[in-house]
Amino acid sequence: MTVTHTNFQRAIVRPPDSNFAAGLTTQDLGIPSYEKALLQHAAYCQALRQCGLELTELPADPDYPDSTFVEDTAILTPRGAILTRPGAASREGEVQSMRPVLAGFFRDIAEISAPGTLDGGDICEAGEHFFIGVSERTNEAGAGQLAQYLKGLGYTSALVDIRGVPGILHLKSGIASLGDGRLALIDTLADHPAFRGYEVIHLEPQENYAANCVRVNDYVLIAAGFPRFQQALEAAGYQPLPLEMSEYQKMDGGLSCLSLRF
Ligand code: CIR
Repeated sequence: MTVTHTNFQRAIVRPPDSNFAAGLTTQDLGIPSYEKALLQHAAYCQALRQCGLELTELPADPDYPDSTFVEDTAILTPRGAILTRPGAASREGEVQSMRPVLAGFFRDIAEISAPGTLDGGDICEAGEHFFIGVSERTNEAGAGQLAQYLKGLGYTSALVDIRGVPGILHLKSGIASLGDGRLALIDTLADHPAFRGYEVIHLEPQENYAANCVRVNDYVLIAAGFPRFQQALEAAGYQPLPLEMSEYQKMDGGLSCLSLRF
């Protein structure tokens, strides 16, 4: 089976804990409200159900304030799963509790090992091809290990070095694969050779945060409040599902980070 963005059946999610505001951030958007974050998370889960997904809802984990960003802990494909080795020291331990959860769904689970580091937010799957971001979190060793692993599964990949790209933490802060050979892309990534040959929906610079959208089956989850991008998606024939993300944006998080979809 190929990954087409239209045959997802499940997602793993974890709500934020009350210490959510103690997580890492480079933003200067204020302290997130835990109560609001919980409400936004509940709406996010409801949207995934609307897309037809069955959810595995993990308990909040007080030991890891960033653990609601489950996407960073694993790369899931129809042919296999690989646990990451998150690049931020405070997040390394998040992977351990994900291992038994994935074991319920995947037979063979590989893992990124030292000195490699890799965050799931740097990995963008586009059908049979994967873009692997090299960032402050994902180093070349980690990217190389993933590329080898994917090759063994029959996928291709390309590295995209985002270390010089301002304003994005992860590759997927600036790109999303919409399926059908189409990408949503911020302008600062648009000229990268890895994206040649794709049809691109461009983000207006003031709407760059919305690039982190998620195609799930018949819908595209998008952050609410970015009308130009929403219109562009509608014009291209997609059904956007806008979701309030303000509290996660304060912590450098986007829509894709809040779930592992497979
Ligand atoms: C972090 O800095 O690790 C979290 N506060 C945000 C992680 C966002 N994850 C993602 O984009 N995949």
